[in-house]
This record gives sequence, structure tokens and C-alpha cells, in this order.
Amino acid sequence: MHIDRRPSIFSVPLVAVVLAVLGGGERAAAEKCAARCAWADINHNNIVDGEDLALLFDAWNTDNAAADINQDGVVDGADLTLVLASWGPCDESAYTKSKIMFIRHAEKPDCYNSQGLTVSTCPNDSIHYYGVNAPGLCPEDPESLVTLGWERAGGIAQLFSSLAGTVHYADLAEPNHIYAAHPVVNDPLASASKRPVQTVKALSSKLGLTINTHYPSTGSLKVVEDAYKLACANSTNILISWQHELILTTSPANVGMAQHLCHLTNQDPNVLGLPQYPWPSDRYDMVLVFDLVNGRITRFTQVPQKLLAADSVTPFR
Ligand SMILES: [Ca+2]
Ligand SMILES: [Ca+2]
Repeated sequence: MHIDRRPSIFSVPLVAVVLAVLGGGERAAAEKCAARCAWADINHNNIVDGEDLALLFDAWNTDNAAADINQDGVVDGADLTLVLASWGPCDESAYTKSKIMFIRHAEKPDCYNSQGLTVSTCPNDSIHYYGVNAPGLCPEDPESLVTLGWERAGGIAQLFSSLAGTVHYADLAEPNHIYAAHPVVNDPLASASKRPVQTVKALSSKLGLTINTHYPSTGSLKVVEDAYKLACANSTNILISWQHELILTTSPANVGMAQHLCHLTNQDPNVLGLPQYPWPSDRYDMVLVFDLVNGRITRFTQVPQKLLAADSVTPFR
């Protein structure tokens, strides 16, 4: 479908008429996440007007990503609704700009070599590390971090806290909210691991934040939904410390937390560049970072922590 690019055609009264005939459900969806101007301003000139509408119609019935406002794979009436609902000048000062960052809990009981790399068996040059709690009073605690993991937890306290107003890596941010999986004992479904909380304990103490442990490991998708609501409504930064197999997975039966965030924003994980494979079981050293503007993911980044000797900078595939 093609139309002339004559902005005068698309006057505000026309928009008002079209909005008036849209169903309540569509309007509610269109207005779901504060002002959607950032989504609908297809040509990025800080106003949603006839030029954006013309671009939308030029791309009608295609998978043009720029005009596919809700990123569901097709440019259609749902995208038209979003453009019309956002009509007018963009108020960039009203945009919410947030980060949702995922880390896996730090090192668990396992065999590690002298470099701190996990190895499948414990040959002569490797050591089996046992879990130990924070006071060091509970040796061989299978649900706690190993000493390597406590070292990482100390590094994380530095990595995510600002020094002179800046965090160590530009792609990270000091969190305003920290979530960690609550350990649950004697539940066949939920994890009893104390590691997600232990991993961010030093950071939370340093920042004066209370770790939100409202959800056990089985509440992984609820945590993402809570975090998304926060990131949508206000400019805020959120760190989530969880079990790696629940953050990133390719299992159709168990949607990963990272994939779920993409689904909440109607965005394609593949277009955003999410890894194609589950979180590697021997990697503790990566941060998955989602930047959001007005509740839409504008960037996905993998940030290597580079804290311990064996930490890799190789991104997940
Ligand atoms: Ca525009
Ligand atoms: Ca669409």
C-alpha cells in the first residue's frame, strides 16, 4: 500500500476520529507503557506525524522492523493504532530509560583447576571446592557458594557500584533494585540454593538496598514481569541474580527469563541478538543487559565481568 507523503492529509482531527472508533482493548494496549512516542517515531525526528504514518503505510503488510512498532513481525493495524495513539511532539524528558541486567549466581561446589576453570572430573591438578556460608561456619554446605564464588561476589559489589558517579563499564549501571531467587527447602520444584542471594549480598550492603527475595526460583517469569513494570513506569536499573538455566534457555517448555522479557515487549529475541543456545553451564562471568526506553528494548548487550583469572570475554552464542 502506498500513499503520498503529504503530512497535511493526516491532520490531528483525523487522528481523533480514528482513535474514537478504535476498540477500548486496542487503545488500552496502545497506551500500556506510558507515552509510546519513542516507539512510533519511525523517522526519529521527535514528532509522530504524517511522515511516520506515510512510512508505516509504505511498509504495510511487510516485516519492516522500523515500522513494525510492536515488533510482532508484520506491519498492520496494531502498529497503526500505536502511531495514532502517540500522535504529536515527543516529550523526551518524559521517556523512561531503564536497564534490566541478569547475572547467574557465582560459583557452586564443583571441580575447578588452578585457574578457577570448571573441569568435569577432579584430576591431580584440580580441586573439589565445597560450599561455605558467609561466616565460614558451615563447611561443605552444598547450597552455598564456594570460595571462588565469594570472591566473585566481592567483585560484583565493585562492578555494579559507581565510583565518582560512574560504574566500571559503560554498559552497566548501578542498580536501584536487586532481585534474587529465594531458597526453598524440601520443595521438589523450587531450588534450595542460597547462591543467588549470596552473590549479590555484598553489593546490596554496599548500596544500602534490600534484596527482593519475594520469589523462589520457580517464580522466574514473575520476577521478569515485576521488573518490567518497574522499568516501564520509571527510569530505573534492575539487577536480577538467578539460576542460569532459568535465565537463558531454548526449551520450549520452559521459557527463559531473557526470552520472556522480549515477549513482554512484543520483540523478537532473534532480532535483538539474544544467544541461540542456553546459558553455558561452565560460565559464571557474563552480564546480560537490556536497555529499555518507554518499556521497549532498544539494545541487548553481553557484558563480560572480567573479575577472576579464568573469566572469558567470549559472548554466548
Ligand atoms: Ca517522526
Ligand atoms: Ca506489528
